[in-house]
Amino acid sequence: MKARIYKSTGSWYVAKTADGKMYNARIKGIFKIEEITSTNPIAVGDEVEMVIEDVQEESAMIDHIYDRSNYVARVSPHNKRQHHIIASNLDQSILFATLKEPRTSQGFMDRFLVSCESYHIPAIIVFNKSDIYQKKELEKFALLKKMYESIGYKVVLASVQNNEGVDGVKALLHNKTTLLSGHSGVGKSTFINAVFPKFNLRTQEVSGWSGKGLHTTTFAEMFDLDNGGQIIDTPGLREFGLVDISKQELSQYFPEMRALINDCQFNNCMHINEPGCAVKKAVNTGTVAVERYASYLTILDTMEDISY
Ligand SMILES: Nc1nc2c(ncn2[C@@H]2O[C@H](COP(=O)(O)OP(=O)(O)OP(=O)(O)O)[C@@H](O)[C@H]2O)c(=O)[nH]1
Ligand SMILES: [Mg+2]
Ligand SMILES: [Zn+2]
Repeated sequence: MKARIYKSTGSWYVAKTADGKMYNARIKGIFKIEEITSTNPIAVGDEVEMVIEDVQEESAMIDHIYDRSNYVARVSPHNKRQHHIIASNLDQSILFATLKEPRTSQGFMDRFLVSCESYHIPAIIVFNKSDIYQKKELEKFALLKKMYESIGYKVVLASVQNNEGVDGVKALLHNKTTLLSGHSGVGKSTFINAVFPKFNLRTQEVSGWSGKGLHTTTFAEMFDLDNGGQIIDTPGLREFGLVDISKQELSQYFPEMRALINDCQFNNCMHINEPGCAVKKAVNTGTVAVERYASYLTILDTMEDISY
């Protein structure tokens, strides 16, 4: 029977069948997917085939996974040689970021965006906790908004606490499977509770962000929206280590660079010091933001010389 994975703890799964019934499912043996051994063979969003073991007990055994249309993966925090698939079969992702308590760095955002580009998943950036932003943060937001919008990303300023910007984000979720991601403590679960109170997710209890008690959400979980679509809550990420991307192709996942690379003198240009580089020229004229170029170089520097 066909089902979709709604929750994954790593050792067992919650899967929902077409008739809307939820089962606790396990897998037999080890799946190898696309020749990558990932730390989690099955992820939230996956479509699987399973055998119902016990209808009363609502238990099932997964014996097949269907091809994924896409997925978001990162380097496993436990083993750098392994991948961890965050979620699959996505229509879009929302990066929840905060400029304060905690501060999300541009480097982190760019890594996440590069990952989404590489899997062809449209990304939206929501800057939450605007209620605690002061002049400094609001100015920073204005700069980031201008920069990311000029690249083509949608950027939203929100305060889930004050119900600002929330309805606009909710409207984007209709009929889509959306991944919600970002650091711990940025308000992902609070957002889901605000727009869909029936889910009643656990959030960090103390008001505000103390830097303690991180990782309130421990497993990725998908929820059905009333009028179609799903939202996936995920545990906060500390870092986002890129996988599946080679140094040579990295610039393709910076949309503003992608548009220029055919104009570089050398077709294997890495846009570092090569003569006739259209990307460097665009950085000098301000068409490509120097902050984004800096991210590009930093990411390049941290990538290994292996081609996948
Ligand atoms: N000031 C302010 N605090 C907020 C806002 N949204 C959420 N918070 C607070 O931020 C804290 C963390 O919220 P959570 O929703 O648990 O964060 P999370 O992103 O789900 O975190 P993890 O599950 O650990 O990944 C809670 O104390 C929320 O009340 C906001 O708009 N403004
Ligand atoms: Mg959470
Ligand atoms: Zn170049």
